[in-house]
Amino acid sequence: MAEEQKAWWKEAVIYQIYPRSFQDSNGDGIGDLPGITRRIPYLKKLGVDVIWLSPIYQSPNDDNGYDISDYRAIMKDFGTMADFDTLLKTAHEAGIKLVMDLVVNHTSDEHAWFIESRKSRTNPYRDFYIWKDGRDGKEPNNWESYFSGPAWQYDAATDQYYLHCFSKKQPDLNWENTKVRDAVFDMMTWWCEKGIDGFRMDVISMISKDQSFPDGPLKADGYGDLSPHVCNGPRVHEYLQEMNDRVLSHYDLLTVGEAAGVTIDEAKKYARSDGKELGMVFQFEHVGPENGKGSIIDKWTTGKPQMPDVRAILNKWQLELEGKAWNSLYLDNHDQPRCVSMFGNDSPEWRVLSAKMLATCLHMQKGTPYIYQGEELGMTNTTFHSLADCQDLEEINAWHQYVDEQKKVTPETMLTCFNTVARDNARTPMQWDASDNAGFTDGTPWLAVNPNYKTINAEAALKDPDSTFYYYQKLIRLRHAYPIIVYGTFEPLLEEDPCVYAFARHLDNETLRVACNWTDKEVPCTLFEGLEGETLISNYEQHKADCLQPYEARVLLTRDAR
Ligand code: TEU
Ligand code: CA
Repeated sequence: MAEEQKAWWKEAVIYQIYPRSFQDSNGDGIGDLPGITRRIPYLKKLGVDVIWLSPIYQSPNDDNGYDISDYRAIMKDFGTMADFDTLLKTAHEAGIKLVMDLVVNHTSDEHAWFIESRKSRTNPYRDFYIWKDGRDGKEPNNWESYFSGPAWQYDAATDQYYLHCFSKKQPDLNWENTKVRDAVFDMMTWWCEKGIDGFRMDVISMISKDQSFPDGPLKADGYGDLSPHVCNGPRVHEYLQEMNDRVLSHYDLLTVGEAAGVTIDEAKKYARSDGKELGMVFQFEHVGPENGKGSIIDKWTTGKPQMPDVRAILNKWQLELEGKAWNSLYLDNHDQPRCVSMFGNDSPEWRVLSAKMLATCLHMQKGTPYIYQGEELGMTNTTFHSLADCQDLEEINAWHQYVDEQKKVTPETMLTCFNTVARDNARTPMQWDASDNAGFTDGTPWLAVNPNYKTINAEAALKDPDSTFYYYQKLIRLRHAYPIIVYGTFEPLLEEDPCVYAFARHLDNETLRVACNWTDKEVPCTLFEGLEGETLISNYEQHKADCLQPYEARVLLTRDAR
């Protein structure tokens, strides 16, 4: 096997912060940058190498910052540019790198570029966005936005429609226009010159659209699916190679593309090992609704992924990217339900054990692991009692379309879907301690704190040597100490076992064997029988030779005699 190219971002563990929900410092109930700075010692103790901040730029918060109105200003809710400079300095002094969230598939409709663009068809900024004439008095095609409803918004001032793959306040930038690329690359350079350490690139797989804008395949709700015509488009790799050439290659950056719709073959291009595009991508197969079984409509499902399906997908990505592209590893982020609720078991009896098992299963694989804020505490989904408990426009729009307008889903069923997969499950405030509002704010939180904060919080975890916090801390330390965890090749094991997800890693004369019982039952497993080695980590003190205990995870390192 060709010697794997080493890189700091391949050996790192990344911690994602959703600033709105991490730590409030001024009592307005909204997380902010000084709050993050205050918590750097906590992140240092956990041992993470990098923090990725969800967007902190000026924004009207239609999509909680993923709708940017000024790329070179800090959102007023979060503080000032001086607060950012302090955070960056504090993080770097603690040995933690900082990665920004780059949202350049679209801007806010309150961005100066769009305000100009919509003024007239001849405005110099007109072609910064995608404007089309209507068709028979309606939208230019049948595309539905990812946030329900038509993906085209009519603008009477110039009697045309503009494209928005997401909310109508998130008009898509026209990457065909070299002036757009110049402006984006200039802004990226500006941030790199401030000393940031990389970018997570929002829906970067969508920046090149099929320029014929054809109707998409019809979906159950009667609209057309835009994904085949906006994901992995004809010039996306050209644009990213230009971005790499003009910006990324001039700095030592972590770059990860959030690549909705990415396939293995596309990932080999986005994350190509010659480094001419991005370092890695986030794929969505293991978290997609199809994997949640029982998709009622679109992403809305009451089903949960089954381990054999998750294993098949993750193993495929492990094996097919080997030597070709670098993987990212995640189960949680600000768009996904909490992994211990979705993939594990969030009952009081099994929550900690299953959270540790999932973490082991993920962190022992090949690729850069991402920890989402609160995942290290085993934070769970919350409970929505009505639409009024929800804040996310993806949920609110879906409710209005599928429950109110199209009456395709009952309120009860949609509420169950929300309690299974809604993004707000990941956005409830970080649970710091058992004081009011979990120590997140001494004001009124913008989104209700999960009521289980009294028992699930950082202060309690730090006092408990057996907590998920210290388990994640150990996983991170192991990754820093054992090159086999970072660079070892991946070998699936027990691929037909209905309960145990097992695999091996190989590097030189070392073998790491990993076995994870994804069930609440004791199950037969003889993987470790007769082996002499070192158990690097497990969520059980005692082990049985011929079985795995409920939610047991175990990692055994053996060395062949030289
Ligand atoms: O997410 C893009 C995306 O694919 C998500 O909309 C995801 O598919 C969906 O939410 C799953 O439920 C990125 C950001 O991560 C997300 O927070 C933004 O809302 C979106 O882009 C638009 O910027
Ligand atoms: Ca605040």
